Amino acid sequence: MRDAVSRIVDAVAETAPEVRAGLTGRREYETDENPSGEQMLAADLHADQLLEERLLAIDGVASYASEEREDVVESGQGDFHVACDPLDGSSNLKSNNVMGTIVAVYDEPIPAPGSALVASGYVLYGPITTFVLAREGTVTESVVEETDDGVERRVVDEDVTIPDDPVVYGFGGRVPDWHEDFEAFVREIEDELKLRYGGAMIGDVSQVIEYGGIFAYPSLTSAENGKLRLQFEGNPIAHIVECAGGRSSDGEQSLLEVEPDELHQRVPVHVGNTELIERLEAALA
Ligand code: AHM
Ligand code: MG
Repeated sequence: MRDAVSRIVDAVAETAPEVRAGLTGRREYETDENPSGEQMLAADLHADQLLEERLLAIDGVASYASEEREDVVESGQGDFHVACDPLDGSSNLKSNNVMGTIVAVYDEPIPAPGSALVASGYVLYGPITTFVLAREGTVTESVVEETDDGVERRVVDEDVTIPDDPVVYGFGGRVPDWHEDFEAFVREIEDELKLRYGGAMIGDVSQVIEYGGIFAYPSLTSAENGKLRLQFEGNPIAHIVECAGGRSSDGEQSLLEVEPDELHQRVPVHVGNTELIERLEAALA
């Protein structure tokens, strides 16, 4: 039998076509807000319910946590704790732009530090559905397809590595809300790189991994910790980018070194080529 971590990864990939198929007709907002005070779409809740059901059914999964629910759901057995952003960038659904599902598998109860990650990955609902997985220091990219025999995952890149020469950048938050030191760094970067920003972290990070560059959702004057959440977004993305040869930072240190204190805590996120993240840290020091 496949090990528990592989079964978790399989379950996320196998659920992806269903999440994708469920997007049509789920573009309206729900009346409730998520624990971060943001409006949820019916599609967010649908993806969250599917993932909770599939992941908690796996022998070895002790708990499931998501951006869309207040508390961790426990199964009473198992060694692995799974945190998901069921639909990252869901505000892109109305305009029919890219979105993704992010998964983080920890071997410690959530909230856990990034050092407790045993695997992390994301599904990208782009023109094709792809699955990027970081495990044991290596990143692979697969294409997810529905066949007569079920959902198939075909590896298309066995060793995803960020190219040495960076090309793109994308930074979130309103420019008037950026801190001065961050803005000064951006003014340097925009002379060297090309702006690519789509409003879904997962799509923007995917471009950075493919072409080289830097993505950030920084600390803002209106929100010191930015927007993105450590357990569901910051940690797994940092893990993937670092396994692909890049670096992550909260402005001072790797995101994987940030000590968590709260399930839905936010953190400034900066990921990309090592050289660019080092320059960013120097600019913010
Ligand atoms: P979500 O997980 O609820 O979709 O929120 C996170 C998203 C990120 O994907 C993206 O980087 C950011 O929000 C964009 O925010 P904004 O629309 O404020 O620029
Ligand atoms: Mg998100």
